Amino acid sequence: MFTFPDETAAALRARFAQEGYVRLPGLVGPDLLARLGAEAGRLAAIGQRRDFAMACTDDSPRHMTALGGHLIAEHSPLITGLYTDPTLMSFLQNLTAGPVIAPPHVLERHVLNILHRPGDTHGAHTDDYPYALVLFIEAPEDPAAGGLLEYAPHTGDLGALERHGVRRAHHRRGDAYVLRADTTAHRVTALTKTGRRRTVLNFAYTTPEERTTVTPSAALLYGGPHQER
Ligand SMILES: O=C(O)CCC(=O)C(=O)O
Ligand SMILES: [Fe+2]
Repeated sequence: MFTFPDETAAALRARFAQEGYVRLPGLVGPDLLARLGAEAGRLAAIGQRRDFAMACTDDSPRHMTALGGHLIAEHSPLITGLYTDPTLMSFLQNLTAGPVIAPPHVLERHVLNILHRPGDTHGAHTDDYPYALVLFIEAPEDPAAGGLLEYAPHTGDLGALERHGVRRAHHRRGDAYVLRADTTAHRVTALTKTGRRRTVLNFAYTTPEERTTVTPSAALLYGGPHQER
C-alpha cells in the first residue's frame, strides 16, 4: 500500500531536522491511489468552495475547494483508516524521533484540499500542529502548471517566502511529503492552466508534549459558516 524511501531512518531523520521537509516519492501505491481518486471525486461533491484572504496569516489567499476532518470522519472510513495506519505512524515516529498523536479536534486531523481552477492557491501560512503528511491524489505533471510547494525552513515569518533561499518542490500524483509545518513558512503556488487539478490529503499530527495555540485558520478554511472578507 505504501512504499517508503529506500534510505536509512537516520539519514531521513537528519534531513527532516535540517530542512523541515522530506519528499516521499511514490509513497502511495497504484491500487490505493485509484481508490483515493474515486473517494476524492465523491467527497468533492460535499466540499465547499473557499475564496478569501486569511486575516490571521497576513491576508494570504485561499482559493480552493476544501473539506474538513469532521466531514471526512463522517463520510470516509478509507481516509480515517489511513490516517492511523500503523506503518505510516511508525514511519512518522521514526522520522520525527518521538511519539506522534492526533490533534484534539477532528476538524484538523485529515483535510482534503482541491485546487481545480487557474489561480487556485493555498497561500502563505504555518500550521497549528507540528507535523503535516501531505499525500498527492492528483497533481499537474508539468511544474509550469503551478501547484508547487514553497517553504522556508526554520521560520514562521511568512515574508521569508519572498526572499532568496526559499525552497520549491514539485510533486506528482502518488507522491507525498512530510513538513515540520508549525515552524516552516509554506504555501502552494497558483495553478496557471485550465484543466489541471491538484488534490491533496493533509494529515496533521502532534506530540503528547506539544502545547498548541490553536489559531482560527482551520475553522475559517474548513468550518462553517464561512466568513468572507
Ligand atoms: O497542499 C499542500 O502541499 C500544502 C497544504 C497545506 O499547507 C495545509 O493544508 O496546511
Ligand atoms: Fe499548511
